[in-house]
Amino acid sequence: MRFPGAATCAAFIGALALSASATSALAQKWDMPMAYPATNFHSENAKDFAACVKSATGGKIDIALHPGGSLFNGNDIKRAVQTGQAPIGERLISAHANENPLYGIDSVPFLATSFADSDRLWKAARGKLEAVLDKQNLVYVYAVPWPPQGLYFKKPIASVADMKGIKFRAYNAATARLAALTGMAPVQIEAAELSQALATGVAESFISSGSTGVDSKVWQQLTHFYDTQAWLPRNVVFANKDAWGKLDAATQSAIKGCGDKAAESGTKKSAELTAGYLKTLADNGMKVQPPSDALKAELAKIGQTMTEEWLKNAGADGKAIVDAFNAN
Ligand code: PCA
Repeated sequence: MRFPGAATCAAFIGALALSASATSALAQKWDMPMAYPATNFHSENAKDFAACVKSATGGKIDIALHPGGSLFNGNDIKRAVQTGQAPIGERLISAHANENPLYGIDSVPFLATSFADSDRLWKAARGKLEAVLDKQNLVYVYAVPWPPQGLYFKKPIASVADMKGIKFRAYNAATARLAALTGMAPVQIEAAELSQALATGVAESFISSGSTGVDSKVWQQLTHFYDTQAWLPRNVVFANKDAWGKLDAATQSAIKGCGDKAAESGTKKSAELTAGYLKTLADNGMKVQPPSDALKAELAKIGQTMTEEWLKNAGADGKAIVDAFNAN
């Protein structure tokens, strides 16, 4: 009389074991290289994204974050994802404007200087950017803007003439060009190496958000921040197209849904934190101020030059994006 019960029980345990092994066979760990520190708001936002993906895919996709350039150096992340060395990653997309000028749309000086304009510009650009990424074996997942970009120095700067000869840390082609047009000497450095570059004198100024200034505790070397609000560059999260293609449609749409949420919450965070970052710079002794009218006018002129150069480089697609942005 007890045997049927035991057999049922054994069959049940067997079924459980089977389904457990089926689940673990389906579960995939996705390593996600990222360039910025774990405590940066982009990285914290990505943590929420990873948790969302895990739950929305029923545990099928388990994203493991590797912030701070720990898995791949910032400059290598995009290629690593393109070639399938990592299935997903986050990168400052304008750092790749040398591959395609459209990647630099968010770093054209003074084209989109507020969160609202940055949003409109991205809406105008997104379709074309997704197509460029697709050609490079990448699938767009989400993007989040950094706070507006301002200039950091270790002396007061009243006009462009005061910048002559200063060693300037650049993070993309636009920042290198800005250095050239202001008479500074550009040196390309990842944010992960910024503190060290400032400490050793390899760089003595840069343009970035208050967020990166705080991450790198730049008040240890620098004294002046000019809130130029020149542009809001974006980090883009993309997946390897082959890895993506192996996912079923429900899993793909679950990840896209989490990406949409991450874009929204990350952008909100970026805007909310902007003023606090500048306050932290000031609390640590930096002089945080708007640029003088003279400096503003000179920078605006450089912005015009760079906008013309970008439009020339980016051709019909670039013009279509800027026209759509201006029409809205
Ligand atoms: N921080 C990044 C890019 C833009 C920003 O605000 C950096 O400086 O590398």
